[in-house]
Amino acid sequence: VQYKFPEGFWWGSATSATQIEGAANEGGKGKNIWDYWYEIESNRFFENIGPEVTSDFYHRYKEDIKLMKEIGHNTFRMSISWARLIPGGRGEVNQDAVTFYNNVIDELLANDIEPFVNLFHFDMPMELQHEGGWENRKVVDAFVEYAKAAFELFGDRVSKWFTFNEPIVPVEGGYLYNFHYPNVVDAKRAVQVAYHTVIASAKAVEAFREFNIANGKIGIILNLTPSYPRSNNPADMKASRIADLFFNRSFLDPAVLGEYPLELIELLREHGQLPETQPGDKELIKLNTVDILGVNYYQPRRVKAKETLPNPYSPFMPEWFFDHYEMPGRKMNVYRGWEIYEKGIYDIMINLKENYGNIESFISENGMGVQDEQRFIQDDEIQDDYRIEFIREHLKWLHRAIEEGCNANGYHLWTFMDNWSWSNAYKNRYGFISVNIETQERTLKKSAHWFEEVSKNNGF
Ligand code: BGP
Repeated sequence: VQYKFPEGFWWGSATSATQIEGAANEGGKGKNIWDYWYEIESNRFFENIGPEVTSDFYHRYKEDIKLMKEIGHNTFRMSISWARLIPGGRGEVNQDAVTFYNNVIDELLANDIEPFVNLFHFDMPMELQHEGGWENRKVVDAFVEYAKAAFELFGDRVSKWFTFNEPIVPVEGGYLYNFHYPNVVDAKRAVQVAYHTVIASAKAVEAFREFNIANGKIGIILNLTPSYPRSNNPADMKASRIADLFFNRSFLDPAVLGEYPLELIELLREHGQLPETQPGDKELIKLNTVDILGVNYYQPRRVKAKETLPNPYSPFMPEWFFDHYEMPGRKMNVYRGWEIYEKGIYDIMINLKENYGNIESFISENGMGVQDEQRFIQDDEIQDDYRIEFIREHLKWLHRAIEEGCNANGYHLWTFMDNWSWSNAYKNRYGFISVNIETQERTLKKSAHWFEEVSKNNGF
């Protein structure tokens, strides 16, 4: 074994409730924004496939957990569906949901797989969205009640908790770039949503501390996109720094350091975009930083200075301050349109070590979505050597970061099995396990066997 990882390293994969459970109208689940959006605008979704059935984990979790075990998972990330646990978003807990999540957690533990449980993965209950979703401060209170219910119900067996997955994505998707409900373009509202999620996360951390969960750790999962300037000239560097402020530090700094970067506050102030706050918020954020950081890493951000000044009468957007640029010769995942830059994982980790107190972290998502994987079938198996190479090259950089003292403790692939994605449905497949969406039959891909070896040897 050339690349050996630290003892106890977490090998596993990540999922989210809406993407794998299916049973969207079963077991007393309430509607969330995805059910609703699909209902009113199914044409927005790839091949008109919605969130009702997805990969049917709700009914097949036993079989799936068996497969996790088989391919060497010692940890697994899932999320709780808020609208399943508390159908209207606040009030009564749904007993069918309690039974389901209890069963899943118990089954994982019986197979020596530690569940990592995330509370919010893009799935706002519809009733609360009708009240304004994260724009409405009252929804923050509802979230805290939901978080408490989850800690209370499952905290006896789950010790690793996460408040949010990629909280910036609903901000971008719902309020800036049109890929989540409510699908508006309004930076002021985007900033308010972002701010309230930061508050919601800090309040959930605060609540968590009251529960005395054995070995309990609470974290947040952020999609970090390291920002690289086109050149070292000051204008490019500044553009890159601002992109970093908007897309990484707006969540990373409050969650880990307990405060917003001053430069970001100043920039928003200057442009009249500051959110509404309440007395005590600053202290709340300061006191309730996370124990652990999940890092989702897919792609870097390449940035150059703007060539033309933005029209000051056009609506405020982050893109007022930078342009994206395509690095010549870059490696691409053509299916998803994302650059592949393995060293990004190392740069993120070094940044966490140097500027974020070397907080305990792990790679909570990394992966490669590929279209039409059936064409790679040989001997009844998808020969996804491209995925093996993708994972291996990222792991090499992660290994190097760890050798240099970074506090990274695991690697989770996005994702365990092919599953439904927000608007691309089953177009890009990411799983170790292939899912036939007509029959729901599961088949291991070549990468699954490879990963089993890696996990067994704690390296490769
Ligand atoms: C992350 C999300 C996941 C997942 C993944 C792949 O941003 O946390 O939920 O979907 O990206 O991206 P996509 O499905 O859009 O190709």
